[in-house]
Amino acid sequence: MPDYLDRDDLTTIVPDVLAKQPVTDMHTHCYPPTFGDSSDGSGEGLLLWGIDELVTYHYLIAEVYRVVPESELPIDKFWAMTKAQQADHIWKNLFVERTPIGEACRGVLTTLHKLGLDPNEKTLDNYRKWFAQQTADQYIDRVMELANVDSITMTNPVFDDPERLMWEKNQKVGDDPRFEAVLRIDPLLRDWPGAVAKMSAWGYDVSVEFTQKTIDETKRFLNHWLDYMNAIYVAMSLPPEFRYPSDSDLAGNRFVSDILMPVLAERGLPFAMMIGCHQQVKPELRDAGDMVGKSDVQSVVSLCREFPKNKFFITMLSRENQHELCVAARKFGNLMLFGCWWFLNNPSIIEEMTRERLELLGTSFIPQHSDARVLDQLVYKWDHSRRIIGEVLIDKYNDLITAGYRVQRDHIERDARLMLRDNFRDFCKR
Ligand code: HDL
Ligand code: ZN
Repeated sequence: MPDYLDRDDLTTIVPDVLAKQPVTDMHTHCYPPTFGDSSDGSGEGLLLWGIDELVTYHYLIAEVYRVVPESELPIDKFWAMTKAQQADHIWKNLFVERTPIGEACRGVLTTLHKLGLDPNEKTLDNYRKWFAQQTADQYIDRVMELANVDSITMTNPVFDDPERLMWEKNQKVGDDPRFEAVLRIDPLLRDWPGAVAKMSAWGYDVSVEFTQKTIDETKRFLNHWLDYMNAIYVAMSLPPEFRYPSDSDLAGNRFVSDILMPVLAERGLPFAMMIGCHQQVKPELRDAGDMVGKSDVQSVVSLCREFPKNKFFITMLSRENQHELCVAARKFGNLMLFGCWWFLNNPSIIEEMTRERLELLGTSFIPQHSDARVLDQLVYKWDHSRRIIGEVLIDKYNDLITAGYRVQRDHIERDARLMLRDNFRDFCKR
């Protein structure tokens, strides 16, 4: 007879099962060392890792400007500092002179602690000495082991010149077996005329008008890069104003309906839409200058209904959109919700979102992605999220025990496998 679990068992078994279940991280901004790395001194490496990158994560730049205002440190002076000087400024003001209680600060502490370092240092000197003894390639393995991540999904923005040039120079640049590529194409919806100009310069016979030639040539552009990168899905970050259908944004609608949907349906690849980012409300903050806005779930409903042969990974940035999005996912099997994105990636909101998703969708969703920009963040983002997901699951399994259901360890293992890995992998292949 299989051993049925009681409430006390759950408090140890659920965290243990989640810790042991490898995660396939479906959205990050991490790279293998072939793209150059932040320790190589060039300043162009795309793989960011180590204490100075951790402490100058753009979330922390926004937060340090809440405590040391621009009147004290003009922002152009901050940007003129070296990366180490910026990190020292942030460490002093957010970690030493104030309690690092915010989630982005806490994450740095968790990462240092799990690496076996003391997170209570008053300066970064000892951390820098320790990181100087690591090499990027071995550190990737160490971080993946600590975070129990079995695959890191990249974000590969083909319209960003530095990265595209790396691909054009060496098609194998993304061939590291620990990483998968994703074709990121924001300008094709956020700035169609600008994207047309770039594609023309690259030799594609396209125009702003949606002639058949433009449609065919843009499809050729997408197919080329999907093959070239061996991309596993296509992704875009979209503003809260995104609407489909919309007579006010014909270009965006025509790009989706006449070009992107047919290409992805033919290849069986998902389209990941990350909706709700108001870009650069404060440009001086650079990557830290973006804001959240409430988006339109009905546009997602329209897309899932109009394109039943296409698959949609959807995440929205506004907390206010989450319940309606869960209900939309109940209507469409080609809609897979994922993650607690960016300003939602905080314990209080991860708990709320995971609860409502389990209650409305069972285990048919992807509870989290790391969105890590700095490799080391995988350690804390997955530690923190596994902890919260575990607490919610314990409650839910307790509810099942109350209802007389006999919960077994292999049920929990199956649920963890689905939510942390197979819902993503299977949806990509379906
Ligand atoms: O557009 C995106 O993929 C976002 O995740 C942005 O990269 C954002 O700056 C971010 O890092 N969020 O965590
Ligand atoms: Zn991202």
